[in-house]
This record gives sequence, structure tokens and C-alpha cells, in this order.
Amino acid sequence: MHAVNRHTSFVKQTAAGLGFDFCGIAKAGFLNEDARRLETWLNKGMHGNMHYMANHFDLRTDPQKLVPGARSVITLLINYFPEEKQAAGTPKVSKYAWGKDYHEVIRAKLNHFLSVLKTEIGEFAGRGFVDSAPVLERSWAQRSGLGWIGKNGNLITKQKGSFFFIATLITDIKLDADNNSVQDYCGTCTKCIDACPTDAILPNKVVNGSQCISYFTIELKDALIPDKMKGRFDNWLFGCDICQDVCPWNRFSKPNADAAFEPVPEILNYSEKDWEELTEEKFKIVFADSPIKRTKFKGIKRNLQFLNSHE
Ligand code: B12
Ligand code: SF4
Ligand code: SF4
Repeated sequence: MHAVNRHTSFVKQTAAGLGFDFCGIAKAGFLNEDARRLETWLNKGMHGNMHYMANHFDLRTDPQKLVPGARSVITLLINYFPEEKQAAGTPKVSKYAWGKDYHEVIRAKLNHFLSVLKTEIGEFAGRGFVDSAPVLERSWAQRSGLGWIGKNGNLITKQKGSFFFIATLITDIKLDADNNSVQDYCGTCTKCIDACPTDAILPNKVVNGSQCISYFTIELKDALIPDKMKGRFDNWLFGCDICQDVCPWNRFSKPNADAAFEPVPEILNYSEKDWEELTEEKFKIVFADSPIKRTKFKGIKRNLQFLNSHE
């Protein structure tokens, strides 16, 4: 018992020392209720063209299938709330995409975290994930007591809101789990549901991915955005922050201090005309390290055209 506690406190201290904003621990196991929610979501086609979401159902709902022998799931939150604002009237880019690509920034941090843990604890099985693996990251964050899943589907911390990336480390070390009886502080609020321009937020904390502006502007590949969405994007060029911007808990957001998330100046200042005049060559240079490159040049041009098409 003593040794278990020692590892737990070392994990927490190391996470804080490496600049992770929050660290919570849950016992690894099959996510029964989440599996049913995910199944319903997939059966209703709420993943749209994101076919990868229908893959690896077993791994996604059971960390022991992803990391054999897994005993603990460590969840780390990384603040990306920026100090700056985009210039008024410019095409909007969601805040998570203002700096360097978080996948790379956080993967490096996770590797460092793992190596420090191994020097202290010795060899163990452990894999770090951020975003792209079959892991229900928000569910684990909630299970490890870091916050609650709001009506807008996001994991919200009572202390600092929801503008956080989630990273997950699945390991076979036995650790003490955090108290996971987190209260839900949404109460009677419905601000996110009322503000979503495409009605993607449904009752019971279900977000229809295939109706979300983030899906249309980032995930929808090689296809035109459906006409029925015309006039409903509120000038969002890449992603959408509306359901978080209106959330009262984000009054408690504090700017991050990570140089890697320093905004690309063009994102803050580019007018519609600048985006229109942007060449593929320049796009590749300016957004070389940015999450924006996910849509490729073609995707940004398609989104821009879509925003203009109803005016
Ligand atoms: C696919 C995906 C999308 C899709 C679909 C969104 C969706 N609702 O699933 C699209 C492209 C639309 C999208 C958009 C965004 N995304 Co996204 N996305 C993902 C991804 C890759 C998978 C999510 C998933 O599993 N969806 C399937 C559904 C069924 O799962 P879910 O929504 O998480 O719901 C589960 C839990 O909420 C749980 N649950 C909810 N309520 C309750 C209640 C009970 C009682 C129980 C038991 C369980 C439970 O049940 C569900 C099934 O387990 C994750 C990364 C990852 N690997 O987890 C990032 C992730 C969820 N996205 C993230 C972000 C930041 C965004 C955006 C804010 C980006 C933007 N600004 O444009 C928007 C927000 C849209 C929104 N309101 O949800 C962050 C969220 C961080 C946070 N604080 O919550 C993640 C975790 C990426 C990361 N590593 O940081 N995303
Ligand atoms: S990100 Fe925008 S479109 Fe998607 S659910 Fe939130 S408010 Fe709606
Ligand atoms: S806007 Fe209101 S209902 Fe939506 S997530 Fe925030 S507190 Fe919950």
C-alpha cells in the first residue's frame, strides 16, 4: 500500500513539474455506460464521414485491450486559452488551433513524462495518447475527477473552464484512483444549446458530430459543405468555439503560458481578403506547424468560399 501511494504522489508531482495543468487518475476498466452511448451515437450516424470513429470499438471502450495488463488511466489537461483576440471581423479560427499543433507539442511532453516516471519507478508498460487514438478521453477525464462533461459535450473544470486539451496515459502501474464523484454544475443553464448555430447539441449531453461546424470545416474531406448549412456558420473558418465561449464556466479561463501555443500572427490579423489572396506556397510556410494544415490549402479555400457564398 505504501509503495502504491508513493508512485501516485510521484506521478502527480511530475505532471505538475512538467507543466501539465491538471492530473487525475482512474482505475482502468471497461467503460460500460459510455460504450452504450458510443454505440447509439454511431448507430445514428452522428460521426458522419469520420469513419475512424466506428473502428476499434473494443479498444475504445476498454483500455486493457489497448494496453494489456493496464491498471490505471492517468488523464492530463493542458490549458490552451489564449491571452490575445482575433481582430474584429476577421474569419474565425477556434482557439485550440492558434499555436503549434498540439498533437506534436503534447506527444513530446508525454514522452518526457513517461521517461521521468520510468527513471523513478523502473520499467513498466505505458502508452500516452492525445486525440487521435481510440480512447474516450473526455470520459476518462470525468472518471478521474477532473471535471464534468457539460451539455456541450466538453469536459469542464470548475476552477478554469473547458479550454483544455486532454491527454491520456494508460499504464500497468497500480496507482490510487482519485475521487470521481464529480458534481455536474450545468444546472438549468442551456446557453450552449441555445447558441449553437447548427443545432448540433442535443439533449442528454449528446453532440451530433455530423452537424457541428468543427466537423464541416475540419473533418469533412473532399466534399462540399451542404447547402442547408448556408448562412449558419457565423464566420467560422476553422473549427468553432461558440458553445465554449458562451459557457459561464469559461469566465474562469486563465491564459496559458506555453510558448508553443503562442498564436500565429496571421491567424489573429488576416482579413477575409488576406485569406483569399493567400497562395498555397505561403499557406505551407505560415501553417507548417499549425493544426490548420489538417484541412490542407484546398480545405481552407473551400471553407472561405462557403462563408462567402450566402452573402
Ligand atoms: C471525434 C471528435 C470530434 C468530432 C465529434 C465531436 C463529438 N461530440 O464526439 C468533432 C469534429 C465535431 C469535434 C469537435 C470538437 N472537438 Co473534438 N474530438 C473528437 C475525438 C477524436 C473523439 C470524441 C469521441 O469519442 N466522440 C464520440 C462521442 C460519443 O463521445 P463523446 O462526445 O466524448 O461522449 C462520451 C462522453 O461524453 C460520455 N458521456 C457524456 N455524458 C455522459 C454521462 C454519463 C452518465 C456517462 C457515463 C458518460 C457520458 O459518453 C460518450 C461516450 O463515451 C476526441 C479525442 C478523443 N480521442 O477522445 C476530440 C476531443 C473530444 N475534441 C476536443 C475539442 C477541443 C473539440 C472542439 C472544441 C474543437 C473546436 N473548437 O472546433 C469541438 C467541440 C465540439 C463539441 N461541442 O463537442 C477535445 C475536448 C477537450 C475538452 N475539454 O473536452 C478532445 C478530447 C481532443 C483532445 N485530446 O483535447 N471533435
Ligand atoms: S462547436 Fe459550434 S457547431 Fe459545434 S456544437 Fe459547439 S456551438 Fe455547435
Ligand atoms: S453553457 Fe451552460 S449548459 Fe452549456 S456546458 Fe456551459 S454551463 Fe453547461
